[in-house]
Amino acid sequence: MARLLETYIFVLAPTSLGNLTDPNADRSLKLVTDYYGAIWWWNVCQARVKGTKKEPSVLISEGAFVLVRQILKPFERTQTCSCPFSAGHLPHVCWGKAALPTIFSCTYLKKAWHTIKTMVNLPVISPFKKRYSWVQLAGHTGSFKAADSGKILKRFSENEKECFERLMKDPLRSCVPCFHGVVERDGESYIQLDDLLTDFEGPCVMDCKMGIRTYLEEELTKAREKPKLRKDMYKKMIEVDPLAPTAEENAQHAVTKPRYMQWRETISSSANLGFRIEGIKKADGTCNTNFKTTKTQEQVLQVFVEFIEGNTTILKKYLKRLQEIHIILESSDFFKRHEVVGSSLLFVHDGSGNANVWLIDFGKTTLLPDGQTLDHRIPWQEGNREDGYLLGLDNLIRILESITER
Ligand code: I3P
Repeated sequence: MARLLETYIFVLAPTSLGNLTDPNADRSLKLVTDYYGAIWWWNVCQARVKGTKKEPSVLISEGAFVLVRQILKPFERTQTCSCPFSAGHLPHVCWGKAALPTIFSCTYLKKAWHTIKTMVNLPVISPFKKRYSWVQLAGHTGSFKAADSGKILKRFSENEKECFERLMKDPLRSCVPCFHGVVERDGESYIQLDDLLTDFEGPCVMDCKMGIRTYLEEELTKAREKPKLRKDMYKKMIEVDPLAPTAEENAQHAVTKPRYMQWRETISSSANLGFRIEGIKKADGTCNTNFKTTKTQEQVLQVFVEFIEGNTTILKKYLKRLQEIHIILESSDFFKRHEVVGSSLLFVHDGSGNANVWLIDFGKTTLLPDGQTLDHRIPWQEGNREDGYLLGLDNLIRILESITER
């Protein structure tokens, strides 16, 4: 725990607070965040020096909660929010528990919030965020909605719905969240899925995006026929590596999506290991999605070691489940007949030693033409639609095995 606090104070806090605001955002917001950020940080340090009996995570969450309220106070009723909780695009900031997630989606504060959520103890702020913060580890914001107990709602995608319908009749059924049909809420359609966190007490969650390729061949063809330039992706690219864009891309201040996705694969472990870590949510609700350049086997291994916090029971359960998934995949007709792109393995464990892994996210998983099957291991060449899924799973298993041998 002490080490965790050190990490927050000396690593996360300075970097996070330093970047708390969008450089283009209002200067006053920056001053407010810097000021309260400094107070919060000071309070956490002071409490620690005085030997408080409170858990570091509680201190951090209390401090962060005060910070959050203070930052947003001057902006009450002045922000535009585009989240699914708001009716239309009415300017507002809500403090009600159910509406709190709206704050995270306020366009004006998006960047600031993205950073803040890495250190805010979400359970204190919103029960919804506590249970479902994992869904935002990798997915698109605003894709999920609270549902009846034991279920979650995911924004409708015809392709994903069809995948789930086929999965429910496949041996892989035991490795994915159970699908409960399509429901309507506030004029929008959602697919209803089992909440994978139900059986966990204070779950730790990791999302690993599988495969050597994270874009569909179809996207490549479309981009070639009609190149669509993405300024947002250029911005994300230079944030990680200012030298990555070509001279032409620098002149356009934009890149195409396949170009960005391919670059993402090579800077992370997707291209070399066939999977990459997208995000981690710890038991205290803190999220980390800063794994874009986690590339080598050793770096990935280190993240796993920290994720399981040395708990060999959990590690063994994860390994056993991955081996089981491997066997089921080999026997699955669904798997043979689909190009599985952008799908993740979701690792979940808790302090009681409960641990499990599921396959999630089938929005880009595509049925192959009749008669065509995939090997999921042989290298991708445009046209063969190979995704490298099994290559990634082999590597994941190997990495976890090597931790047990340490
Ligand atoms: C995003 C990530 C997503 C992708 C999204 C990218 O990049 O690759 O998988 O969505 O494309 O921006 P990053 O992780 O670096 O933020 P899809 O898988 O659904 O294509 P998008 O911006 O077009 O949604």
